[in-house]
Amino acid sequence: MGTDHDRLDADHADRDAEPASGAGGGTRTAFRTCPLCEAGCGLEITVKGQQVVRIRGDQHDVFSKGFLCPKGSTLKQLHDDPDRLRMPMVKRDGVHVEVEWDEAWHLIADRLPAIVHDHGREAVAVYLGNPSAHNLSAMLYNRSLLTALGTRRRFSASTVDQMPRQVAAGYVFGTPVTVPVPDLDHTDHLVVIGANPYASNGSLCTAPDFPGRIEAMRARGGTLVVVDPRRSRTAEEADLWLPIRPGTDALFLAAIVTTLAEDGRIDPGAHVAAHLSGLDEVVAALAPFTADAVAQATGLDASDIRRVARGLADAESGSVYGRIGTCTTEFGTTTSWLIDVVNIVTGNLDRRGGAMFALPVAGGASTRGKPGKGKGFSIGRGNTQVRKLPEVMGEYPASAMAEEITDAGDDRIRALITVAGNPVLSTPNSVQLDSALDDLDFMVSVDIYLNETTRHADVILPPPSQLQRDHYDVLLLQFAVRNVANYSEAVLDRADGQPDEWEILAKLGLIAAGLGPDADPALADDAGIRSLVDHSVADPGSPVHGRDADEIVRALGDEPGPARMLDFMLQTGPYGAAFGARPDGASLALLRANPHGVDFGALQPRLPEILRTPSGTIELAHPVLIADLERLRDAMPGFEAQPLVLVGRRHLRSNNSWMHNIEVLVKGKPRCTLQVHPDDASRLGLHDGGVARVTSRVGTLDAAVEVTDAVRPGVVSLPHGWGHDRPGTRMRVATERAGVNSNVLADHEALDPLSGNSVLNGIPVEVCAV
Ligand SMILES: Nc1nc2c(c(=O)[nH]1)N[C@H]1C(S)=C(S)[C@@H](COP(=O)(O)OP(=O)(O)OC[C@H]3O[C@@H](n4cnc5c(=O)[nH]c(N)nc54)[C@H](O)[C@@H]3O)O[C@H]1N2
Ligand SMILES: Nc1nc2c(c(=O)[nH]1)N[C@H]1C(S)=C(S)[C@@H](COP(=O)(O)OP(=O)(O)OC[C@H]3O[C@@H](n4cnc5c(=O)[nH]c(N)nc54)[C@H](O)[C@@H]3O)O[C@H]1N2
Ligand code: SF4
Ligand SMILES: [Mo]
Repeated sequence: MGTDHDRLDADHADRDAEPASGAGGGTRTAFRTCPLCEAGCGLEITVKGQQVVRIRGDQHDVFSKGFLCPKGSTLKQLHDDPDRLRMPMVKRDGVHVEVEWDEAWHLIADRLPAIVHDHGREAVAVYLGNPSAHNLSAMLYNRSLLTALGTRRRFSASTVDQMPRQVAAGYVFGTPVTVPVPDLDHTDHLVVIGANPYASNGSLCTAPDFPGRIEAMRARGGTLVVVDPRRSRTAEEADLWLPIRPGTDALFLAAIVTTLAEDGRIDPGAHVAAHLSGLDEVVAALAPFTADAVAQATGLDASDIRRVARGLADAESGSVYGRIGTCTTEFGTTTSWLIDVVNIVTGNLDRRGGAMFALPVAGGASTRGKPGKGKGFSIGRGNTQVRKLPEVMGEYPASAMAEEITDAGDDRIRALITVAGNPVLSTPNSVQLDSALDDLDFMVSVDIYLNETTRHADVILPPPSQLQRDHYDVLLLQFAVRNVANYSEAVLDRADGQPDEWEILAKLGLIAAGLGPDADPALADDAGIRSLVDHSVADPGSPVHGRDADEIVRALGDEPGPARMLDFMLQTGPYGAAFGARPDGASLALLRANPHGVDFGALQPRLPEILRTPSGTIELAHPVLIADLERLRDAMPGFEAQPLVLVGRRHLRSNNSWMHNIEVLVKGKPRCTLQVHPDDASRLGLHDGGVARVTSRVGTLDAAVEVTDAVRPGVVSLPHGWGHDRPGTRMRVATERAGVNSNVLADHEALDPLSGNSVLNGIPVEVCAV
């Protein structure tokens, strides 16, 4: 594998590291990856004592090169926010009061193991929220918590987000993290479907300054096509914007394949064809979905669909990229699969400028096991009690959580642990979940705020702030558009007695397992490292196979925590130093010496090594996916007669449900508005600045109206993550600009059956003036 790594120059690294210790005037400069979204920008942080003076983009960051968005610099405000929890909170007589850590641990030790003892492990459930994906402690130690609990009742934000993308990748390529990303910096033609990187900064495509990379592509003559029912910021930049009818992207993509088949232009290229099975079957199965056949259902002109197909086929290189708008619909998995199919039939998979796979420096599931073959992917190890929904990737749909608490009789969830999640605002049928949480016998939240979800918790355990912890993007660098690695040390010290987040998670697990309030997470961590090393020296695929385990454990040192674990992952990864075997390879020491990150180069082809399917080929015609085409065909008449539907949207200055307490981000015009097309507004008697009542099958709310032609007729749009008006929270700024919670309208029964993912876009609604 060729990398740019050889170009790394130790002197240069040392020179750059200097300001970290050398700056005068009592100030120092620290470099840190921003953990707020998937872009992972490098920040340059000026600190005086324990005060942050300034945060700006790190010009020398190997990946972000100085870029940051308005959220990045608010890590200071987040750290200083008086509402951010510094001490555990315990609910007494319905009110949360601060307590010492010891008291919180004792209370948990009194309550949680007893529930497990009396009702079994399945009586305890866990919900893991989105910020865990941006958090080294949580990425590495949520597993200790889950293992110690031993419950199969695991829920997460994955099933209100990207689960369909992962399921499709699992079937086709063999692992659910084998997700191709657009080779943004080299592509000539980018088709963005249901994503708005100008607001979101990208997702399942780690690319700091995604907008700048799009602009660079256009500057070198490339083309941007955006498929979105809204004229988003990204759509405004596009050469072609197609305002598709929500939920119909699978039909659109199927018609692209069929158009190319009719043109005789199905051509995966020799490199991919050598490792591909099922292509003819897929093309034949998609034949009924012609551009003319799907035009009415998608709300697009057949000629525009053909134009996109031919544009992709004509381009030197091209890539189709889909995100939230393609995943959070009832055909999320099939849509994600068809994105892969289009990238394959246009010859763009695994080639420069096309859709490529990262080679992650640490923790990549696609770098483990025997290259080229594996046991493949399946779902359904267990199911929920009430709706019998199948397990997917070791978890159940988030939208089943409420009923598993209230309707599962003796098998009900009695205790819940949330980690970095706010499901009361972020998951469907919020009113139902909000009330179900009151039925729990016990709830613990690991969280930094007393908010809509954690107000239900008996105990809230706050981790240190984002600036008080080490960071490495273990998960998101698996989907990066360059192979980079960047480690950040904590910028500020932790307060006395404040445990790190990994200690909280590990200790919670040990206490649940009955080891008592004084259980020591460090012992568990030592045992964990030992078992990782023992496994690795016994694994023929590992770069340390056959080595002396004691020697490796010694080399890792005796400081417990994520840094040591990460060092092991870096050293045994594809670029790893392998404990001396490759002296200039990746290790924590290398990353510490390079605070702006290390660039291991542009994406390189990874077929067939990356595959983990049983056949060792790309299994394009997986029977589960082929079978779903019948459901897709049956849905067409429904789309043609689609009623008014609701979609979401994101704003650059917001972050799901939890950054609305930062004044500088929320000031200005209220953003939680219902966007309505002028035609619909006049038909419904709505006017700009007025109030509309929106009603769905499960809920109703009143929202401020914004009349705009940026949404297509028949579609209204409301952002999610608002509705900060619940009693018993402590978020003074957010409460003043509460907004409304769009997930009051999302239907918990509306799912993509292949992945269990919620339908959060294309929700049928009725709207009237108030
Ligand atoms: N209608 C609609 N609903 C949606 C979406 C949509 O597009 N439309 N998007 C969905 C998507 S993609 C996602 S990812 C989910 C997100 O939904 P969730 O993952 O449930 O929650 P968030 O809203 O991100 O809230 C994060 C919580 O973590 C806490 N927190 C922040 N940082 C940390 C930390 O470092 N440690 C700990 N322990 N806690 C922390 C915050 O205080 C907050 O309580 O929402 C989903 N919901
Ligand atoms: N500023 C900011 N950045 C964020 C977040 C945030 O809340 N705020 N959240 C982060 C998270 S957790 C995630 S998962 C990512 C998400 O990243 P993106 O996927 O880029 O998210 P959105 O900006 O919601 O863009 C989704 C787009 O899909 C469109 N859409 C809705 N329904 C359909 C449909 O049926 N078909 C098509 N083709 N389009 C449709 C919407 O109009 C919207 O423009 O963003 C991350 N980054
Ligand atoms: S784009 Fe994301 S990672 Fe970059 S500064 Fe903004 S919030 Fe942080
Ligand atoms: Mo997400």
